[in-house]
Amino acid sequence: MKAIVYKSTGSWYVVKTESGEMINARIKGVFRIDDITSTNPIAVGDEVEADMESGQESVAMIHNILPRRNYINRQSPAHKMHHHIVAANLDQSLLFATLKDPKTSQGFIDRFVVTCEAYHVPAIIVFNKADLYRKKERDKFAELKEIYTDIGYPVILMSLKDNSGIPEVMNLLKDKTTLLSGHSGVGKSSFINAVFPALSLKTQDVSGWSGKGLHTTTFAEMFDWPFGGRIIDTPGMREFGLVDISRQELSHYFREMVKLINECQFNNCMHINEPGCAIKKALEEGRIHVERYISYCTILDSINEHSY
Ligand SMILES: Nc1nc2c(ncn2[C@@H]2O[C@H](COP(=O)(O)OP(=O)(O)OP(=O)(O)O)[C@@H](O)[C@H]2O)c(=O)[nH]1
Ligand SMILES: [Mg+2]
Ligand SMILES: [Zn+2]
Repeated sequence: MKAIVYKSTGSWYVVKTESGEMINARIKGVFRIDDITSTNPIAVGDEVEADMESGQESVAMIHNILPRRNYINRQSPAHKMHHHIVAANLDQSLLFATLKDPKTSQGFIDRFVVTCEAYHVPAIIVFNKADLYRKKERDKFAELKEIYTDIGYPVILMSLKDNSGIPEVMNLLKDKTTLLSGHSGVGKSSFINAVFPALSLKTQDVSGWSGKGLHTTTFAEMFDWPFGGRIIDTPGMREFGLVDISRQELSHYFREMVKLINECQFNNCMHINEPGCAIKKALEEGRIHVERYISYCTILDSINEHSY
């Protein structure tokens, strides 16, 4: 029978069968997919073939995985050489950022959008906890909103506490399969609860806590929205480790840069200090935002370090 993976703990799975039944499942043997050495061969969103295990009531054995439309891959925090497939067969990827309790850096946001570009998954950015923003954070939000909407990413301000912005976010999620990521404590599970209270997912207060190391959600899990579409809740992450992106191709994943790279004098231009660089020219003329360029340089440096 065919089924879709709704939860993966790495050692067991929950799949939904075509008849809509949720059952526990395991895998047999070693799966190698697309030549990727992954710490989790099967991810949430995967379409699989499974059989009911003989002698076992309501446990299925997964024996095949169907080709993926796409997936999001991340560097395993523990082993830089290991990849971790976060989810597969996505329509879009949604980042929850916050400017207070906890604070999401622009570098983190840029690593997120670079990853989405590299995997051809449309990205959306939501700033949550607007109720906590004072002038400083509101100004920062206005600046970030301009940067990211200018290059074509939807940006929405939301507060689950004040109940604001939720319909705008839901408009973008209806009938789509969406991966939801962000630091721990930004309100991912709270959002799903706010829209679909019957799920009552576990959430946890972050006040008085630095936020680091606190992970309320421990495994990625997908849920069906009652009005169509699906959302994948994920454990919060500290860093967005990039995988499989070379220094040379990094600028292809910066939307405002990729459209200019053919105008650089050298076709192997890294846009650092080469003569006749169209990116540097655009930067000087204010057509590329300086913070985005700084993220580009920072990510470029990090690729250098990790490739050895
Ligand atoms: N002030 C304020 N607090 C919020 C808002 N949204 C969520 N929170 C609180 O933030 C805390 C963390 O929320 P969670 O939903 O557990 O965060 P999470 O992103 O799922 O965290 P992990 O599962 O650890 O990745 C909870 O105490 C929520 O009540 C908001 O809009 N404003
Ligand atoms: Mg959570
Ligand atoms: Zn250049």
